[in-house]
Amino acid sequence: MSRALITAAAQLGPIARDETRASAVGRMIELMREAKARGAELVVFPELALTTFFPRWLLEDEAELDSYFEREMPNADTKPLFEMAAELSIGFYLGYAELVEADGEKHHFNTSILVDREGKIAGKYRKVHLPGHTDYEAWRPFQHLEKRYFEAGDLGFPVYRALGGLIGMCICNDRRWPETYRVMGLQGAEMILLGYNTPVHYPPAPEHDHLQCFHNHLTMQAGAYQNGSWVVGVAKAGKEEGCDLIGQSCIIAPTGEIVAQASTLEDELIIANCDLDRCKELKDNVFNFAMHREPQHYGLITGTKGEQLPE
Ligand code: CDT
Repeated sequence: MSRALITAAAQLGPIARDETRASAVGRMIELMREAKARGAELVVFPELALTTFFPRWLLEDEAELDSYFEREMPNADTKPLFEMAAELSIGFYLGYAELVEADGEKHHFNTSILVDREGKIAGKYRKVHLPGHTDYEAWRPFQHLEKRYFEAGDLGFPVYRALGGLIGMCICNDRRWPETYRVMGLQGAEMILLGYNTPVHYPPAPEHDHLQCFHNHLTMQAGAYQNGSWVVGVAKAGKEEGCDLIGQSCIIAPTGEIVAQASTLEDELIIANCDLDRCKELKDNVFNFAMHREPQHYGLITGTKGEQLPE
């Protein structure tokens, strides 16, 4: 007996600054149809999948900045995606910029949702680890203003019972942090979905540019293995408004092995038959948390934000 969840990663090529949401949604619907034709029950789209990656620019006009955000989900632009998912009976993960107004205050989040096979939102996540910087830095060839435009997520790392499994989400930079996976691993996560926009060029340490693809897989494979979970990582790839974004979207087994990988920097679908019961190979053995963890020695992980050097 297996608990197969046939899962597709729907990599997107670049989205131009003037590309409409309707166009991006149209591309995603095409990939969703292909996913269904290939037997998928779940399709994973990238981070901020409805627009170009706008944190690369300083946007000083509030209305212009807010124009990249969604005030409700679904909305007129994304409804066709939800309707297609329900029609095809396929779940999906979608990353988007979320604007919430509460008590007269605006809150901006870098958000993802998990939508079930009936087209209903089954889970939400707001990005916790926001990379980049707050102020305009003229020396950079492009900005990375996530710390300016978004608040850190306020939902933690929830794991949802959905699509017959235990499913968690994170977003892009989160994948580089072991805490991200562990908090979900401790809730029994069997599959972790994540989208990313990762430039090839990292201005503060350009000597690492040639390692971007290595670090991408290194962190996701480690997170999968160390928590006995499937990991599905999906890029927005290619040259977007002059900025090269890595691809290499992939589906990673709980053993840490990549079982499917994109080979282009364009819209591309990859698929794998993910048996959620394979998580037990790790969760019941080398990473049987209840048997082998020693949390009394892990206090520093939640007790401090920065390093505490020895005397
Ligand atoms: N979108 C996102 O989180 N991107 C970052 C870029 C590197 S840090 C500026 C990432 O971790 O991939």
